[in-house]
Amino acid sequence: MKIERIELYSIKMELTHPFKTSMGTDYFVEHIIVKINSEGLVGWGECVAEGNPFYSYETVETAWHILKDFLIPSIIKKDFEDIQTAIKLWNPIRGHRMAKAGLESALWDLIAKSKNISLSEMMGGKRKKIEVGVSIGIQNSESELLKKVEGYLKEGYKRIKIKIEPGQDIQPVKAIRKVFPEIKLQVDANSAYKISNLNRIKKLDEFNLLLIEQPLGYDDIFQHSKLQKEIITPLCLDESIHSLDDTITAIELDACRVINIKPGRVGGFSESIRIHNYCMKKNIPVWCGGMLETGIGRAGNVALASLKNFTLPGDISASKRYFNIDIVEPEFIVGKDGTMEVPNTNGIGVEVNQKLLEKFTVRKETFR
Ligand code: OSB
Ligand code: MG
Repeated sequence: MKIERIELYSIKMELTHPFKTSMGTDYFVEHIIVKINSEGLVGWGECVAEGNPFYSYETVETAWHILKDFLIPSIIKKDFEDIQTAIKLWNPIRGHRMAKAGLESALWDLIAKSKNISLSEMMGGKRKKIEVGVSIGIQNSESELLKKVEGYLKEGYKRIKIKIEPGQDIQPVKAIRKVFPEIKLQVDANSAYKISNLNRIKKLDEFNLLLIEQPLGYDDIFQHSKLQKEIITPLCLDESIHSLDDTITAIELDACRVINIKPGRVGGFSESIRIHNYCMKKNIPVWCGGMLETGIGRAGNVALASLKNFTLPGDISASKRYFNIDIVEPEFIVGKDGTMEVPNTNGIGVEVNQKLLEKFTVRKETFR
């Protein structure tokens, strides 16, 4: 496949509800959409670096710079039959995994389309449907939280995750458990705690949570290994896992018993699959995290979650949970049974609405 033209679109889309976490409140999603044109086909990808460096050091600006000045020049006008040949060229670039993943995902879509297979099939996924969950931001009151949880359960979601921070943790979890003693429930702290908060974290053991996600430092593995020894609830790492190497370190140290795989955070689908395979060998369940993606990134997450060891419901919700209107057709929907269908047509399996994409675009550049 000759890479003839690449377009970058920096987009800004309003969320239907503000999303509050221990890192701050998001009102908009700012990502970069990558479009590759090659031999009459189009490959789409999404870079999940955000407008601010609060979850990751990468931002839309840093990703744009790395894409424009390093990643795109390394592949433009070249001819590739497989992804590994392309992404090997990026090895000298340290970090910037979201930028790499954005471009890699567009290559996956392009190559899948050239082979006439779905992304899921190309990744080796077998599931036709996946179980999905929802990630709920910190709410202003307990009654609002309970209303949200109830609403999402009614829509079918199989698992609820709530964002927590010190002071907004035990009480909301207790309130949910009182009304919904049996649901699959988990919490995400986005690094809001210190190991000195041990007693507070320990109190969460009472509530039969599936897992506690990333309570300690955003780059830490060692302190999490100390914490895991003190609590019963499995820890799950998100921010700290950037690669298969980090995964091996975390599992060998028993720093977590579950891994959240986000393709953007680990540099793409190829690395995500390596992590998935390693975890499967080690009996560590994985689930697919989310970055409030548009339908383009969501399609990749859905395909990834069709792999065998994605045994826990992911943060993969319906398009309408995030946006009034998504930039893909059809939008992603969740059935009453809490599942989402894995697209089975070529590549990402959804069509991008170019007009809507342009409507949400705040900056565009074409590379030839
Ligand atoms: O920590 O999992 C996280 C969104 C943006 C950044 C970090 C996280 C999240 C979410 C949302 O929890 C998951 C989703 O896309 O629904
Ligand atoms: Mg998280």
